[in-house]
Amino acid sequence: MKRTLLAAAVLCAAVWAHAAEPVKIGFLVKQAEEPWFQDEWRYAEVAAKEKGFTLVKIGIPNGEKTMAAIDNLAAQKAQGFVICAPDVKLGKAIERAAKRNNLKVVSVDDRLVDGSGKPIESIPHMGISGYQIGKQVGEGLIAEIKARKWNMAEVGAIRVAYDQLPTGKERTTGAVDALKAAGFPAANIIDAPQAKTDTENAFNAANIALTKNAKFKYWVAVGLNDEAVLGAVRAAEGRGIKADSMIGIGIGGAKAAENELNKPQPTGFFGSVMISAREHGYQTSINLVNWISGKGAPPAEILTKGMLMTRANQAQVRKAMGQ
Ligand code: FCA
Repeated sequence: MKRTLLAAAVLCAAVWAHAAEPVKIGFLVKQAEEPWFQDEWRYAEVAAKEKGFTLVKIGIPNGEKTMAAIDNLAAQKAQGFVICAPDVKLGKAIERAAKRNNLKVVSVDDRLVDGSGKPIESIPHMGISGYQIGKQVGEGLIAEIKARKWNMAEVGAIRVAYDQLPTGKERTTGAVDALKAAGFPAANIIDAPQAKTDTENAFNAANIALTKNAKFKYWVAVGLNDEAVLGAVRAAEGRGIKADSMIGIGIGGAKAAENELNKPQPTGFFGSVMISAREHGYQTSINLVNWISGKGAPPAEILTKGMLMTRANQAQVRKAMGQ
C-alpha cells in the first residue's frame, strides 16, 4: 500500500515536472521570403498562441546556416524543430545534429533523404501528394485548352523543372502525365531546368525554352510552385505572349498567386492548385509539441491534398481549404 502511494507520488511529480517545463520549438524554412513559407510560419504562430509554446522561426538558405540554426536552438533550450531543408540530401547531417543536441525533428514539405536518396523513415514527415497535385495541374490545363478550342499541335508546354527535389519532380511529372494522357503531343513538352526554386530562376529557364521554340502559337506552363509558373508567365509576357495565348497553373495558392489572380486584367497565370499552409504550419507544430510532451510520435508520413483555384472560384476554394 505504502509502496503504491509512493510510486503514485513519484509519478505525479514526474508528470508535473514535464507539464511545467516550457516547450520551445524551432520552425526552420529554406526560403523565408517565399509567401508559402511566410504562411506556414503564420499558422505555426497560431498554434503557439493557442497551445502556449514558444516558436523560434529561422530562415536556412544553405547547409551552413542549417547546422548553425540547430546548434542555436539547442543553446536556447528548445526541445525540437520542424524543418524544410535547403537541400534534402542534408538529411543525415540534420538527423545527427538533432540527436547530438537531444532535439526531436519532423520535416515539412520536402522529405529528407539519406546518402542513397532514400527517405529517412525515422523522421516524421508532412508533405503534399505531389504526383496527384501535379495531375490536377495538367487536367486544369487540358480543360482550359479545350475551352479555348486550341489545337494541341500548336501548343508548347514548358515544364519548369527542379528534378533534384523529389517532390518537385513528382509534381511536374504528374502534370506532364496528365497532359499526355489527354492526347497532348509529347514532343511539344519542353524541359526548362531552373537553378533555384524562385521566380527569377524560373524566368531565366523559361526564357531559353521560349527562344528555342518560337514556332508555337500558344503556350502552357507547369512547375513545382507558383513562383516557377510565374517566372514562365513573365518570360512569355516579355515576348508578347499574353493571357490570350498562355495558360499557366501553379502550385501553392499563397500571396503570389493571390496577387496575380486579382489583378484587374487577367494574365497568363490562370490558376494555382492551392495546398494547405494551415495544415503544414499549424499541424506539424502541434504534432511535434505533442511528441515532446510525451503524447506519442507523429504519423510517419502525412500527404495533404490540393484544390484548383482560378479567378472564377477563389473565394470558394479558400473557404474549403480553411484559409
Ligand atoms: C517545396 C516548394 C515550396 C512549396 C512547398 C510545399 O518546398 O519549394 O515552394 O511548394 O514544397
